[in-house]
Amino acid sequence: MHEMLHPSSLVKQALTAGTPLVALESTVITHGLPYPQNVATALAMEAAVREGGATPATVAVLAGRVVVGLSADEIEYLGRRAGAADVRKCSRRDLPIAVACGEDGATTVAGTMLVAHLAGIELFATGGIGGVHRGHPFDVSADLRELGQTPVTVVSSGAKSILDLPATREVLETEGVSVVGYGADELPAFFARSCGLPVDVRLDTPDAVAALIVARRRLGLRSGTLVTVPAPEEACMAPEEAEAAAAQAAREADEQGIHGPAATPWLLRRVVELTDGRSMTANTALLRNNGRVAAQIAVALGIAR
Ligand code: PSU
Ligand code: MN
Repeated sequence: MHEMLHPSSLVKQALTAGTPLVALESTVITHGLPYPQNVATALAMEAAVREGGATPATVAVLAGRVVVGLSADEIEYLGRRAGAADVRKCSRRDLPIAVACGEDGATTVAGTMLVAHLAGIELFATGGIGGVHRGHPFDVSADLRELGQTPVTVVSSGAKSILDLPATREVLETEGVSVVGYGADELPAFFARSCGLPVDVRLDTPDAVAALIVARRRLGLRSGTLVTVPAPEEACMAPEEAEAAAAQAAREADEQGIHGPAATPWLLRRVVELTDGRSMTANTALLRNNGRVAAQIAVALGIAR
């Protein structure tokens, strides 16, 4: 194990035994959802990973220690501090700061990918990745860069339409990230099952995704893979409602001068308000579903290796 990481005993066991693992992020807990739904969702996602046949490893920084595999108590501790200014949102650039300063930090997609790779975990499940912000072509999430340079497979429901999805799609191409539609021909847009943009390949089974990961490895590529899974049909929102809320939130953020790392948490909160919480129901359902799919891919990959 990498000297900077503090794995839980279950994670250590799984790594030693070579059984499937799925990393999970913690920014969705502290900056993505309110308490107590954030804690319930994080625990339900861990349960979904177990149902899929893998060990969950939720990642965060606690008092400067990079923990891989939070306990339920640690998830509760972070969850209660949702929105607290002293929990640092940790993307790549923030991780060394949180560690050096002994802070608590919640890892984003980029931060979690980085830690997962150091730990030797190939699969990572989340809800939505960061991307290019609407109207701000230089506010590009470090998630996209990380996908370009770290060989981890991220299972998500695409990106929220609070972002500029065509621009996000272009940056993924530039970064050399293969974008998979899991049982889908088009990129899902989080609550909505499609945004009209094509994926690079449609794959319908965990084995097919595992084969792609193995090919990427054998080619010696350093980039990651993005597997996009449409939200479960019964949980998704009408695309018009999701789009209207996203557009209004993005406009208001501009008016109020909210940008940088504060933009995504602000927009997520505003979309929940604008949809009377409907977006949260969809969010919870797709997070669990993505946890289960990532676990199934991890299991298939164990066999493919
Ligand atoms: N999108 C969501 N929910 C989230 C995030 C994005 O629908 O919780 C979080 C993820 O942790 C993601 C981060 O990595 O926001 C992106 O933030 P930024 O744009 O500052 O990179
Ligand atoms: Mn951003």
